[in-house]
Amino acid sequence: MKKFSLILGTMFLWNLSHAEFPKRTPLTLFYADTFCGDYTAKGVGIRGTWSGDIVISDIPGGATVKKAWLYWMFLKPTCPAGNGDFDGHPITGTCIGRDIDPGWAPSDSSFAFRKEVTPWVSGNGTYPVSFSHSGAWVRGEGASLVVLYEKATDPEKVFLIYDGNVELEGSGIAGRIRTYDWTMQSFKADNPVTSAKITYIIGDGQEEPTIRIDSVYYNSSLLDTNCASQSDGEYWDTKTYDVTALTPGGSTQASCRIAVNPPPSDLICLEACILAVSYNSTGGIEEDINHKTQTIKLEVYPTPLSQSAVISYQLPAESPISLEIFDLSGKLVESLLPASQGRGYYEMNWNTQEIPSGIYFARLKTDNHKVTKKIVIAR
Ligand SMILES: [Ca+2]
Ligand SMILES: [Ca+2]
Repeated sequence: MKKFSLILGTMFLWNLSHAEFPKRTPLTLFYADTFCGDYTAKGVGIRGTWSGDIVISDIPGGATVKKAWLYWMFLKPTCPAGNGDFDGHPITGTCIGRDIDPGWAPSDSSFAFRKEVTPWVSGNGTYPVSFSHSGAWVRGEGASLVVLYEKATDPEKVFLIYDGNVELEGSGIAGRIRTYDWTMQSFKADNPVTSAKITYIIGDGQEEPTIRIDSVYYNSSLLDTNCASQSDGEYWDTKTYDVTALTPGGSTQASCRIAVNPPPSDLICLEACILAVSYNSTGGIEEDINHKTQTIKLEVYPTPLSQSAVISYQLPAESPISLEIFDLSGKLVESLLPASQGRGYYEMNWNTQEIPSGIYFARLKTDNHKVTKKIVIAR
């Protein structure tokens, strides 16, 4: 009996390590929001050292950190535990993607991790990182810190973070790709655009610009011919580009591409992409930030949501009501409730499977009141 359990346990572990993370994890929307402020992203290579210092120095005075995430990447035959230390705080990352490539024999996989570190990032400073590692043929590539901050005097912007793990390699062996395209969508650029910037977090890039060229494109324009050039030290890049002139006013999506040359070629891993575009909510739909103190209360769970949501609301008196979902541009996406209802608390399920990832607003209206709540769909 004991032996039987041991075999089952081994099979279960094998399935976890090989089936839990699909080969190639396309970049998907992880975070979306709108606020006045900006972001910064800086990284450090950790190959051979398993540690390094990430220096953040460009957060302006008067800004308040809103969100911070650490990204890092390993090369290893099986998924490592993802444990480490961020500025004295033990961390365990979420594995956000795996890819397999025989180019790294005897290792066969790259693993990308993400950990929210908002409680430990208060502003500019030096943030030491280190990572635990064990086993044969394991290599740490690098780590990047992404910090979003609010500043009331900054323009309002849409912030999108896409992440995953996609390898590119140029030699043309079956299963490898030389070009990867993705679309960052469901935003609404200001018109004209006053500010737009994009950041790529890339592992295993090498600085041999005559042969190992990697190119990044934004809205079909070439941004850089050596995006993976070890800008953060060996094998790690956190590259930010100003794309204001390449973002059409009023646009709602951006097409992105990363590509490697035919051989002799680099082998790189794309882990994350951050986009911030100026956005003007005036004239569109805007969240009532004091909705909790209003007479009619509206809540949407969870945040962010994926396949379905629970929408709850409280009516102080009987009234005809409407509950409508709008996108960032103010376009009606769905009408949820036509009927009038009496005084009381109500809950309903909203199936969001057919709704694209992005930022939306739910607006509840009665005869005398109106309340709007921001919703993020990410999957
Ligand atoms: Ca390169
Ligand atoms: Ca490489």
